[in-house]
Amino acid sequence: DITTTSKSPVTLLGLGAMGTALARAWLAAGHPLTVWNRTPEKAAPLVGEGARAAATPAEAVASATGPVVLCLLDDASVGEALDGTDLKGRAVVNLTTATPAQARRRARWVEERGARFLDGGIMAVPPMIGRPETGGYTFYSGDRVLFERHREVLEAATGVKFVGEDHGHAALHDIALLSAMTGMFAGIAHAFALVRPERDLDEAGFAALLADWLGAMAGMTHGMAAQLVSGDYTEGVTSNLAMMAAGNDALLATAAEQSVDPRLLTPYMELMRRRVAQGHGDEGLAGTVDLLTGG
Ligand code: FVH
Repeated sequence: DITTTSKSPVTLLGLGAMGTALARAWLAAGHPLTVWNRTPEKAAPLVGEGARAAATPAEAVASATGPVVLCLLDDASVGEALDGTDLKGRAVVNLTTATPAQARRRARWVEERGARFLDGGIMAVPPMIGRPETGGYTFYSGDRVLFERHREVLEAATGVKFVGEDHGHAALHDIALLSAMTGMFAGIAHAFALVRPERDLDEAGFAALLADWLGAMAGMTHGMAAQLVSGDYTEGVTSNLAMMAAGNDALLATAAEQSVDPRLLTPYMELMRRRVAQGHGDEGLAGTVDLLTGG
């Protein structure tokens, strides 16, 4: 009840899978909640749980006394929802996935309309929202004052990591991590494809080995970062690029033996080969970053 709680009210635009999870987390934490969704039927269960439904985004924004949070499909839907609303004096927190450039443009657009803007990139799936023990968190960047002022609301949804005042940096962190995850899933798909033809290999047992191996290798990211910072790509190298590039022949030959299409691996192998051909066989993998960025 808005009259008896000391918790900040929240206005939420967007009740997809993620928006609905956020709504329930804020209701559970005792925040008075106003919701709007393009398809109004999705608000009904939340109204039954204590939320107030607004008929339009303009009505929702006009009545907001706490942060206005957006969790919509993409940046274009954010533009559509906010078009025609009076944002003057409002605190806008955008949890919609966007590119860094879109986030910066959206920040300017919102600020030109007299509001403050904080961008967020959620590193969690809906069942992790409102459950800190799952380790989900959200990157935030942009208006630090807004972030600190509404920290309690934000932390009721997920853990928080503020990554700077550049409005594009939350999106950049979000997309960089998702990009790494995509490459990892490509490797996982290739690995399962290799073992699949073997009738006596159990996929669940193999999955356990694979997950442990990926966890062990994940620590290599720190060594790579140290090399990128120092500029010495041979620093701390225990497995050099020439050896790894030579080993790729066995990976490709095994793919051929198992009738597996190697297309998920070959672009990265080509970068490794080029770096060795440039005379850098004594390095680790950091030089492939130079090749990706035109170095
Ligand atoms: N779900 C997830 O696992 C990921 C985890 C990480 C972060 N993402 C991002 O969160 C944003 C919302 O994702 P979502 O899972 O809630 O997505 P949907 O269930 O598809 O819901 C989309 C909502 O957007 C509304 N919408 C779409 N287009 C428009 C529009 N032109 N104008 C106004 N609203 C629009 C849609 O409304 P409706 O279809 O119910 O009427 C939903 O409310 C997203 O950026 C993820 O990348 C989720």
